[in-house]
Amino acid sequence: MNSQYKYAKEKYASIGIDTDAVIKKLRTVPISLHCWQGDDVHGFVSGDSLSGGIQVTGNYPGAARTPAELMADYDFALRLDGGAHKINLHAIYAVFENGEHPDVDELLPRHFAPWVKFAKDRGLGIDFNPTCFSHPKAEKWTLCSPDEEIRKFWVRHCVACIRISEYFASETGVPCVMNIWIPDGMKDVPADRTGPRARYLKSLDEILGCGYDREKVIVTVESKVFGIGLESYTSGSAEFTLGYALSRGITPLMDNGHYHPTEMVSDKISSLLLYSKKLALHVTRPVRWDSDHVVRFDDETKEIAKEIVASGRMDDVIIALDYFDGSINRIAAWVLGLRNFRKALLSAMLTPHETYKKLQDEGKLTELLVRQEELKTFPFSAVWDEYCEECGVPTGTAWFDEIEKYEREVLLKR
Ligand code: RNT
Ligand code: ZN
Repeated sequence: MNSQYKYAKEKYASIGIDTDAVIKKLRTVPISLHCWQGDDVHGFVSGDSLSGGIQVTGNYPGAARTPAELMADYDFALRLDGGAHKINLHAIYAVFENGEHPDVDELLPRHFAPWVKFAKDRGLGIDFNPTCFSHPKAEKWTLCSPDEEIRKFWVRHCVACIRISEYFASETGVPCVMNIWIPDGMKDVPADRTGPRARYLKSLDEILGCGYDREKVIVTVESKVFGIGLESYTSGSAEFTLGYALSRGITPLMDNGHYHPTEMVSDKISSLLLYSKKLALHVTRPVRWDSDHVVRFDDETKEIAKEIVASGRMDDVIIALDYFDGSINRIAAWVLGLRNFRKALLSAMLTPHETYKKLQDEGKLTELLVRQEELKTFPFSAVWDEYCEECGVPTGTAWFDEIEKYEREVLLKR
């Protein structure tokens, strides 16, 4: 136990918080780490460049080029945050062997066998995503396509992904969260807003209708307000997605980069949890737009974590990270986001929510503000350091020293 922790423990105890219990719980909260930060959303299945209205900028050296490199880097990142994790894969991270090269509507569980080994060796669950972009058949529409052949192609792709998700769950013993996000939309004002949405709904019904084990696969749908080149309309808007998820008993996914700049996901969590058994999040950082910057320990990140914890429904909220920055060391980008969201959760768990709720209900709003402001200078870092020590991961910026060494010895040689 570090000496400062003793003081911190007493300080938090004075407001009714048991820091030992918090640390214990924090270690069990799974954060799903997205594999695509490691290679700028390239994947291994084709030479197609990134499409779908999303963009990675920067050409910092050392991006992973092969499954082996990505796995090594991923492993490195995962080891620098002590808590529970899952890995999060996209369909384009299939690993083909013996010269085979199926199209994405023919992907099979065995194409992900190396990932299953990776996950099982580390006791991790796996989350999954169909990749409805970066493909010649995704140049216009995917699940919303008016071209029946194209639409069916993407339905087959998503069904193939459900089978792969079932395989992940069976192999790891951990349910697989399979998230559907499509970039379908319009650059300019649509003549027909309904048609694409009706086709999206039909496609989703066909996908879910494939018959799958809902205990093993948790299907989520992610909404989005716009994309690059898709500024005027997206089929999978917030209303479409929420309506679909709630009416079909699947899980809505909110990515905090996918709303108008002044709309806050932190304010949406409490509403959705009243209607949905589960809620999934992509935690990211939008700078002016859906720019997918590395998650910082900033106000909105803290507020999102606060809402998760204060809801008392932490186990119903599925937490994944989703950003991609190619302008800085990619492993550091992973670790920063992971540790920052973990810190945000810690900060939320070190808050006396019940006391605050009572003050709000009693109308003691001056006292609430005073207490909230005082809490900001509590010895948070001592509890964070204790968490790191108990997990056996570096405190402070010592984790970055390890990454710099890895950069010199491995990344710069690529
Ligand atoms: C895109 C969505 C989506 C992707 C990943 C790669 O705007 O956020 O979740 O980032 O599937
Ligand atoms: Zn996302």
